[in-house]
Amino acid sequence: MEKTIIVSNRLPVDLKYNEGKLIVKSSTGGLATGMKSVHSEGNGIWIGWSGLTEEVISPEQKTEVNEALAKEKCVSVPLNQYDIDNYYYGFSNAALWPLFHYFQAYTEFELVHWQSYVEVNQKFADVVLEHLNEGDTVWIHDYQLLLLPELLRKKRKNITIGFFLHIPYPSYEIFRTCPWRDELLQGMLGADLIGFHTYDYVRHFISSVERLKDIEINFNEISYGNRIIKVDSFPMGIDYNKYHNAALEHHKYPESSKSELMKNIDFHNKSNEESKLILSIDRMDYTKGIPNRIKSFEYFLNKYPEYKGKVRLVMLAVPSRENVLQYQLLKKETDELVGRINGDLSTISWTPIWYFYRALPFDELIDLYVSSDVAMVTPVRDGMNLVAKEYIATRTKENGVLILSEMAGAAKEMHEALIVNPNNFDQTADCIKEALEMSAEEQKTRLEALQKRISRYDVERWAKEFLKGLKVAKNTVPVQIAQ
Ligand code: GDG
Repeated sequence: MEKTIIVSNRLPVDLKYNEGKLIVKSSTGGLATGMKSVHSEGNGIWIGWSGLTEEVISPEQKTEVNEALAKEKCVSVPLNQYDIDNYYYGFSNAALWPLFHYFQAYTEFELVHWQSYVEVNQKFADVVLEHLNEGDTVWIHDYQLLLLPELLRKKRKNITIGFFLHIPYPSYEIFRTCPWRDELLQGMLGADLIGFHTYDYVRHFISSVERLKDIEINFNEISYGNRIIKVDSFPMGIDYNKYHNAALEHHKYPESSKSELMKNIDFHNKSNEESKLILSIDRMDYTKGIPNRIKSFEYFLNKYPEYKGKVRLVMLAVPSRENVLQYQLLKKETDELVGRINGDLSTISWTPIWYFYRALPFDELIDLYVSSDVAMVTPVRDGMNLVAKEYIATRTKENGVLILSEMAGAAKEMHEALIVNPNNFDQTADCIKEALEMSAEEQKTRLEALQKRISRYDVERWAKEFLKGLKVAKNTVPVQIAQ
């Protein structure tokens, strides 16, 4: 029986040893949710790294881990600490991540990182090949595995391979700076369908292929050898009902649903019932524009001082890649900015920025979404950004305004948000004011349009459309030119 194999850097399960006992937790992340129906179908499997390096588990534990994973229809790719340091933190996160997000100055091109990236992509290929049969479909995810499509294609001609990139694809002028640009493109071209979040990324990819390879391209079809490779945009959605229903539940039981965190913020604000909340949620990553957001909030308070004491920015920054220098520097910059602004502007009854550096459980996240009047999603560069869509899904009371960066892939689908250039503090300050003063009627009109679109193109639909596109791509045969 033909099956679909999903491949990503991390498996959709979290494994941990706690006092010698193995704890297995399924991931509730967007990708895991979107792929649920694909993964559970027939004898489909998911291949990826378990999160435990070879060094930290004994041979007996390894058997236990593999058995636990098998129950979840998962297969692990064994990676050691060297792989994680060089393939993951090295080439993936210190070269590809900054490069593809236009942070050229942060990009490190190290030969040992690249060599490890090649080796680890081969490790993934070896595990996939062990499980792959003629007629199977493989769906590969993201920038850590750009070489995998070609590694599989070389060994098995008749399988169907889809590749989806979750981060932006940069313009050719940026991409060309990578010393291994040809190898990366070659790797991706092993797929039958290459998917991106937006049409701009598609265009950039096609332009790289055109300039670096002597290949015929017809609109979004690349003729390569005896194959046709399709390139298309598939904007990723969210599990809309999960967020919407959680917000409805929250409103049903407002007191018991209130998190300690929100209770605390409210307590400190009891003197001013009219005060509004602006929400900011992201991983602590330099692509997310956190310092810019803080600075534009300060700029807003200085440009419109009548808002001092009447609005607070609640900022959740989730720890991420903490052992990478650029992330440590960003944390330091953020801590200092928040400290300085709060020091400068706070009064006995008002603290302008409420900053939390931690991850929150889902219910508390919903509490934050539901309690906010405005959400500021202003990355300096972002493949899509799901937080923007989740905020919209939780607005069950027809109010709330989204301020969204034009640099996020999501801006291409969410025109009814207030769209800003995150580097333009003056424009952003005006948008904050506009959001805070927007009439109830206008909020409702904008939200309705956004909710209609986001609920229709949810994450399950995204996965279905991609697989449908993959089938069509595989069945497209090159037209033979008559001699
Ligand atoms: C990459 C691309 C693209 C956040 N804090 C907590 C928490 N979250 C959840 C959010 C959301 C997810 O994490 C973040 O997704 P984003 O899309 O915003 O950003 P990345 O992690 O950078 O994702 C991005 C995405 O891939 C998909 O293709 O959109 O552009 O960079 O779902 O809700 N969840 C919980 N606690 C938190 O504290 N439980």
